[in-house]
Amino acid sequence: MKTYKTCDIRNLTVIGGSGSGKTTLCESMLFEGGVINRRGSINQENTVSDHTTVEHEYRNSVFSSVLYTEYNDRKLNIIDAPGMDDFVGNVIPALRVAATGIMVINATEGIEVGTEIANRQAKNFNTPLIFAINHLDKPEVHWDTLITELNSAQQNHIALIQYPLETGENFHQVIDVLKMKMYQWGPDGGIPEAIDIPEEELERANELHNELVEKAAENDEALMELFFEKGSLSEDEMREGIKKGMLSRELYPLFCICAEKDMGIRRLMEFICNVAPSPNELKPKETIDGQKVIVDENAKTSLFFFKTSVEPHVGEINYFKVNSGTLREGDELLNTTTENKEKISQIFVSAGKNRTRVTELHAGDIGATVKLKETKTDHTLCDKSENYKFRNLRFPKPRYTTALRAVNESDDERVAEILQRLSQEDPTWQIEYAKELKQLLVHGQGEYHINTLKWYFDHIYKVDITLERPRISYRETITKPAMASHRHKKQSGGAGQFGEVHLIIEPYIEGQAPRNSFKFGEKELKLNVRNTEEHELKWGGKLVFCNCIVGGVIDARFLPAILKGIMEKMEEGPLTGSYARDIIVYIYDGKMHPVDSNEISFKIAGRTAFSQAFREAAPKILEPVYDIQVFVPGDRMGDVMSDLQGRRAMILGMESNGNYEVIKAQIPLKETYKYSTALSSLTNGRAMFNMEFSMYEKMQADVQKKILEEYQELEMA
Ligand SMILES: Nc1nc2c(ncn2[C@@H]2O[C@H](COP(=O)(O)OP(=O)(O)O)[C@@H](O)[C@H]2O)c(=O)[nH]1
Ligand SMILES: [Mg+2]
Repeated sequence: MKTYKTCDIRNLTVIGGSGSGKTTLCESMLFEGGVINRRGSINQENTVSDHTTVEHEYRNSVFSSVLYTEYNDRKLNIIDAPGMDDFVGNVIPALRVAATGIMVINATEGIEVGTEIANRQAKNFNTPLIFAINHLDKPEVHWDTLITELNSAQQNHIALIQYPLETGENFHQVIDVLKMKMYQWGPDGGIPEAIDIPEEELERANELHNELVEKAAENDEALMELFFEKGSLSEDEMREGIKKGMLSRELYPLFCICAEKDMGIRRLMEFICNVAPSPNELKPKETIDGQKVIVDENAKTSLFFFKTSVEPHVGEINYFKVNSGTLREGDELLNTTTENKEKISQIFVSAGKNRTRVTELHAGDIGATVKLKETKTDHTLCDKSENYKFRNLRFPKPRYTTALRAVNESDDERVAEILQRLSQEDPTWQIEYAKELKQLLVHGQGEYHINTLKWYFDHIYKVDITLERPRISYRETITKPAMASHRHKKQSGGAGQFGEVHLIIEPYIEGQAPRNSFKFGEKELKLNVRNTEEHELKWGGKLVFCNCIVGGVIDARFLPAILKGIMEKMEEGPLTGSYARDIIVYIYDGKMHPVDSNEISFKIAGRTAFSQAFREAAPKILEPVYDIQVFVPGDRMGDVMSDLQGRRAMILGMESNGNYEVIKAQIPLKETYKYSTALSSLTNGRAMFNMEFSMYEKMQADVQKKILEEYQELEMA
């Protein structure tokens, strides 16, 4: 394979909704570039891109695939990104290395939630986009509506390069208003015939051509002047203008394709070769300390790693982009995260699972290597005389959690090791051992996402695991004051034990000062608060401990023991054994024994009195409540709303946003289990959501009753 210069490289990532045809498009591009000599199909499970068995089983891209093709003496590196929101962890690194995004639109669906997600991410990375309208052979295409919709989503910056003469079964001709030709395909697609635009289309084609010329000129003053002077622009001048518009995201060229029948693919690739920016035409990346790393093959070498995959028999494969310089086999580079050296002993270019060995790669190119010691996704390797450090990639917070357990305890260690590996492959899998819940938790982006993890255990590693419902970390607190006392006394045998504690507890409210008197029924108690300790609790909330002892009835040296006893109970609330929080304790009376009193006795007395008071202080379970945002296609709003209400969610607001609505609500964590799946089935996978911890809130009485019953059953068992 030949070595490509920076200016002959085009880095693309194919993005868009699930099922829009991204993987099929990639397959056609590889076929047209001669990298494969037969087009595989999703239905026959033989595409280059979706080559893992999990992808075959799910009929969907799970990982990003790194591919390349060669066309018109250019090398096109293509990353086929998964479309489902669950696999966003693979899209973000792809956008970090691509210069252009190809946004594939299913013409029968228009803008889907998946389109919207991809669009947002492309915006975050400032990625120029080309729109490829696919599925044009389907009968349900409404071209004009689609274009209006896209234009409104892209601030009227869509630049129509092509439009179809007919959609549906007869789709086989497009009018190209940049070339001012009509392309026409036979039933097998491939190489089109370029013919004159038919008479009856000329008016529309000319009008669109002029619009395109104007859009191209808008992005460059010199071009604008030229345009006013000549009233038109040459094809080269238009290319220049279009490229500038793409780079500033003020212009999104739009093409017509039918990926399934290989129509429109060659023209799209030709455009990419001629117009899409090469890696050195993007703004150079800046290191944390402001150093610009210029994409130049003669500069110092540096590599950015954007993907790690683990393949059976091969082990870890690390994919990188050459940020700068030229990488040669045998180069020894510095890992700027670990500060250790790595040797690049082999370089590959990859097309899915097919890898071709090469001896060097130039700035901007994308390749893979193996046998690295500790280089992972998001690391940079560079020439030993430099130390480029870049800001880390930012991944979305997890939205779905499940507990995971090895069926055989003896597999525990192996499970931990596998999880560690998998989370390197996809950084949106996060593993946590929750001490409080005594469960191993896996956080991810959705149930689908977590299921692929299970799939790995079942099929690749063959270790039995089960996924379980995660326990919920409740909190307990009290809602009214209560008093209690306890005398701990033991006088059998050797040394005796004696301690007596009288205390009052009341709910703590932020900023509240201790009180001097309490009334319980007829009885009024005056307190003399001598000192107050505020304890911030590790698990959130506070315990305020007030010493109100008068006349030395309890020695000051026993107070820490009383506090310790109370803390023990705070760690294991009397209702469900969850942590307690937000309580003020007043120790106001007690008794000592001249010989038998010791710390242990006061600890026990304090603990028991506290526990007793807690039960009488109208205790409540607090449950974690999350802020949730749900993005719903307008036509499913009602269903999603009533489902949310059934989950005890409190709706805070709604916002209309083009084709979909955004619902903002607060929802108890308990009710979000499997929410991603429910939402997906309510909307045919067209919705998405994100959620974030908000606060602990008192549980409704009826729900609390149920939880307590469940808990008691558990206790009995
Ligand atoms: N009719 C038709 N089907 C298509 C076209 N492109 C892709 N498909 C089919 O749509 C399904 C989803 O395609 P795929 O490439 O997996 O979509 P992805 O999820 O975006 O990667 C597959 O069954 C393809 O065969 C097209 O242009 N026309
Ligand atoms: Mg796919």
